[in-house]
Amino acid sequence: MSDRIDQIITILQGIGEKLRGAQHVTVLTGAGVSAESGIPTFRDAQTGLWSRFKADDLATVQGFRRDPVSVWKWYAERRVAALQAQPNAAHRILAEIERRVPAFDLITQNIDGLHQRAGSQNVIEVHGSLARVKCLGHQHMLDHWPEAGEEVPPRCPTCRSKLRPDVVWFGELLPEGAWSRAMRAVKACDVFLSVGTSGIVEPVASLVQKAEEQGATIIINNLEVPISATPQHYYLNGEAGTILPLLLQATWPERSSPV
Ligand code: BJW
Repeated sequence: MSDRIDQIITILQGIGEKLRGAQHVTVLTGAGVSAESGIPTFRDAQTGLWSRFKADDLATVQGFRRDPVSVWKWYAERRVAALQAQPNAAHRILAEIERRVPAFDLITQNIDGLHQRAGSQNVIEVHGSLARVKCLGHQHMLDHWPEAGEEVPPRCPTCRSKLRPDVVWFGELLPEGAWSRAMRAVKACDVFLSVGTSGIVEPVASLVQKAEEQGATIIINNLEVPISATPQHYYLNGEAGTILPLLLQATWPERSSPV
């Protein structure tokens, strides 16, 4: 155990140097960054959402058309869980890094709003948000969930078609504005930090390779990668709520941690 921590600390010293000198840091986050806030990931073998629910039924337009009531209720429960959850140390450290580097973007696949609640400013939500709904018919957007009424799901006030959460389901295109911002953020970065994502879901997964190809330093933290380092790549296995505070400390040892 302590060998593992020693190994991580050595790697963090190398990363600290890169991060201190970075001009533009771009972060990509996934479900793992919110796991320590009590929000389940998708692909964890025991607790992941896709080990208990079928993605085809709950995260596709076809699933929604087959059973809109179940899909609406599933997202309504997840929305309440997200509102009740609190940002954890990893969310807070990412907000702190944003304050310490010259330029920063945070691309998130998460729909829970926890980065914004932790104080992050430049957040790019590429898989949508649980805060909003839109209609199936014409994509009319509502920036809030309607009051619960008799009809589930409720209807669009403009065109009366069914409302659905404004999230990106399998087979759907990512929101164009968010995706272009994400691509620009990757092109501009000299350090790319990926936290809590399995890197399985496209097109977001391809962002790491894009960052790599342009020579950015790549840092990956999740519970799957083996701990290792090369001059361009740093792999940190461990909980983000432990690793990111250590990363902040290793990067700016002279400044006391605010979290
Ligand atoms: C910790 C931790 C801790 C745990 N600390 N770490 C090319 C090839 C093959 C397939 C495709 C392709 N292009 C497109 C596809 C199809 C599909 C796809 O990628 N499928 C894959 C499964 C193969 N992609 C799409 O359909 C996308 N659309 C698209 O490409 O449009 C163009 C197109 C259209 C039509 C045809 C073809 C192309 C849309 C993808 C939408 C994904 N939607 C979801 C649901 C969102 C709403 C909701 O929340 O319900 O997004 S699925 C789910 O996966 C969710 C997530 O954002 C996304 C990514 O998951 P994430 O965040 O990485 O979570 P996990 O669980 O996978 O990983 C957690 C990680 O955290 C692990 O590594 C843990 O170790 C780690 N961890 N605790 C640090 N404490």
